Amino acid sequence: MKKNIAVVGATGAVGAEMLKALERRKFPVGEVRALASERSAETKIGFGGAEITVEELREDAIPDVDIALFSAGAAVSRKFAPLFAGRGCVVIDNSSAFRMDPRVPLVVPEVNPHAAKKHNGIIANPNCSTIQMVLVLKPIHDAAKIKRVVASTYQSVSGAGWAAMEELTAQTRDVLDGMPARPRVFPHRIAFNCIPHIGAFLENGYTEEEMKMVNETRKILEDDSIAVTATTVRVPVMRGHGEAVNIQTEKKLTAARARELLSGMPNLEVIDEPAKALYPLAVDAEGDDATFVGRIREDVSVECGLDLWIVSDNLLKGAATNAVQIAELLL
Ligand code: 25A
Ligand code: L14
Repeated sequence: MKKNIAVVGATGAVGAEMLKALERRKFPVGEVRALASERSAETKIGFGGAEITVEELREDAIPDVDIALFSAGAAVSRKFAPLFAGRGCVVIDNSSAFRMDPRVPLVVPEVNPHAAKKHNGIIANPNCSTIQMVLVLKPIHDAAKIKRVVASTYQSVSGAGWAAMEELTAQTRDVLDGMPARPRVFPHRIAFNCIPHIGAFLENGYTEEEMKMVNETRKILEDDSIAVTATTVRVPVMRGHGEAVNIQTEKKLTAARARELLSGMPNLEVIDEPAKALYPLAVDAEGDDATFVGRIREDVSVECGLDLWIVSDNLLKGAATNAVQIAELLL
C-alpha cells in the first residue's frame, strides 16, 4: 500500500538524506511533498527520477499526506507537528520537541519497535548520539542488566547542518593558508580543534546534548534505573559520530560474550581486529546505514565492566535512516 509522504525541512542536511533514504530503501511512496521555509520555496529537488518543487511550510496549507518526516528544528515541530497529526497524518519528528513527552513514543526500530504502536499521531526520532549508543546497549542490557554508562562523544559537524559542514571546509582551508579562522556556526574555531560544547549549557553544568543522552537512553530502554553520564565533544570530522562508552553491568560479561551478543544485533556491525588495526572509523561509516562497534574489551578497573567504541553516520542512522525505518514500522 503506497503512502503519501511529506518531508518538512527537505532542503536541510537531514531532510535531503530522508528523501534519499526513502528512495534507497524502496519505501512504497505515492506522492512526495517537500516543504521548507520561505527561503527555499520553489527550489527543485530530484526524487525517483523526477523533480519535486519545494513548497513553503504554512499553517493555512498543511498538505494531506499519510506520513510526515520532520527535520526543521524543534520550534517548527512544536508549531506544525500537531497540525499535521490533527489531520490524521502520522508525524515522525527528528527534533527534540516531543522526545521526552510521555504520550510520544521514542523509537529505535531494532531496540523498541513495540513502542511505535502506542502513538497519538506523533513518533519521535531520538538524538543521533543516543541512537547509535542504544543499539549497542540493548543486547548487553538484556543479557547482563546495565547499571551505569559513561559516554564520551566525538561528534561530527554534520549535526549542526549544512552551514557547519561548509564552516569546517572553509576554516580548514583558511588555517592552512595562514588566514584567521572565523567561527560562525560553532562557538569557537572547529578546524584542527575539539569543542566540548554541543547544545546550550544547563544549570547542572551539562549541555543539552549530554542530558539528551541521559534521558533518552532510559526512555528507549524502558529502564530508569540505568545511570548514564556523558561528555559530548565536537570534532573536525564531517559525518561520522564516534563514542567511547564504558558500561557497568550487574552480571559479568566477557569481551568474547559481548562481541557475540553485539554480532546478533541487526544493522550493527562488529569490526574488532586490533592486531590488524581494524576498528570502526568515521570515514568508513560515512554513507552507510549501519552502526559499527569495536575496541570491545573488559574494563580493568571494575569487576563487571566493558569498554567499547561506536561509530555511525550522523545524518543516516543518527537521523534520516532511523526516521524512515520508523515509517516502515507503520506499513
Ligand atoms: O531539534 P533541534 O535540536 O532543534 O534540532 C533540529 C535541527 O537540527 C538539525 C536539523 O537542521 C534540524 O533542523 N538536526 C537535527 N538532528 C540532526 C542530526 N542528527 C540535525 N542535523 C544533523 N544531524 P538542518 O540544517 O539539517 O535542517 C534545517 C531544515 O529546516 C528547514 N527550516 C528551517 N526553518 C524552517 C524550516 N522549514 C520550514 N519552516 C521553517 N520556519 C530548513 O529549510 C532546512 O531544510 P530552509 O528553507 O531554511 O533552507 C535551508 C537551506 O537554505 C540554506 N541556508 C541556510 N541558512 C541560510 C541559508 N541561506 C541563506 N541564508 C541563511 N541564513 C542552506 O544552504 C540550506 O540548503
Ligand atoms: O537533538 O549538533 O537531534 O550534533 C542532533 C544534532 C542535537 C544537536 C538533536 C548536533 C540534535 C546535534
